[in-house]
Amino acid sequence: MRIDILTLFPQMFQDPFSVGILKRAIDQKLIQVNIHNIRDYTHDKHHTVDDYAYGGGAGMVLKPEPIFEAVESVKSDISLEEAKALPIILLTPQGRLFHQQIAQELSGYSHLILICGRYEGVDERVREHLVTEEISIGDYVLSGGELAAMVVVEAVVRLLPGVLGSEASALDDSHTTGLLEYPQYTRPDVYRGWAVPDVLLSGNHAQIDKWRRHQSILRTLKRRPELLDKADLSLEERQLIVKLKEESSS
Ligand code: 9D3
Repeated sequence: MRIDILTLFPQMFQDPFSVGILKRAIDQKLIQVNIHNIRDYTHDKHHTVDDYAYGGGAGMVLKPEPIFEAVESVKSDISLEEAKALPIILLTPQGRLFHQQIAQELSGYSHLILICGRYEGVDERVREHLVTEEISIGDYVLSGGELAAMVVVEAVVRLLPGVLGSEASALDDSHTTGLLEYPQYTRPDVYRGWAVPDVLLSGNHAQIDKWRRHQSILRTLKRRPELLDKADLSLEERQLIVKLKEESSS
């Protein structure tokens, strides 16, 4: 997969892509990441990337020309056919809320363009005539789209074949089973008087699996009950949840 990122702060992408899974994916040539400075696509003496909003109001708006030209420059080294299928994603607070299924969807493309907004926003013509989708990573205020782009890249790249290698399969992740993870422990078996649950030391793997499944369900019910609607649960597990809900409300 090729990923082109358009930003006013290319330095922000240095470290996150030079460690861990992303670094390995790049080294193994499973992904190619190109960071483009939007400022490099200006033509005026002052390299102007933003301007006042028509109609007034506080804050600056990113000008359309450098963004269009940066995207066109990326498109100029791919075929027309490739360019047609290419998602051009704007990271913006007004976008579709990012989640695992969108990561899954994006992992099916061979090329992505991510545009990071800054300032108060981006000229609307960029959304209307260039961008194919808009993504937000959550309802909190960031200073720009850069960190959001990194979140999207990390979530997507982990799903590409070969990227996780020996680590746990992406399919095992809690957000694909639909439940939160069970509590995990490692040595020592007693730390400051706090013991690891006996069942985990029992060596009885059927019991351990059952305990973990139960813990996952309990934890999901307590912290993220809305996830249970879509979770993959047996009839018995659904009945258990009904019972637990009755107990907690009485
Ligand atoms: C405080 C300014 N806001 C009120 C008008 C608007 C606003 C503009 C630009 C708020 C944040 C930003 C910059 N954020 C992003 O570009 C962004 C973002 C985010 O803030 N939260 C979650 N996901 C994303 S993706 C891009």
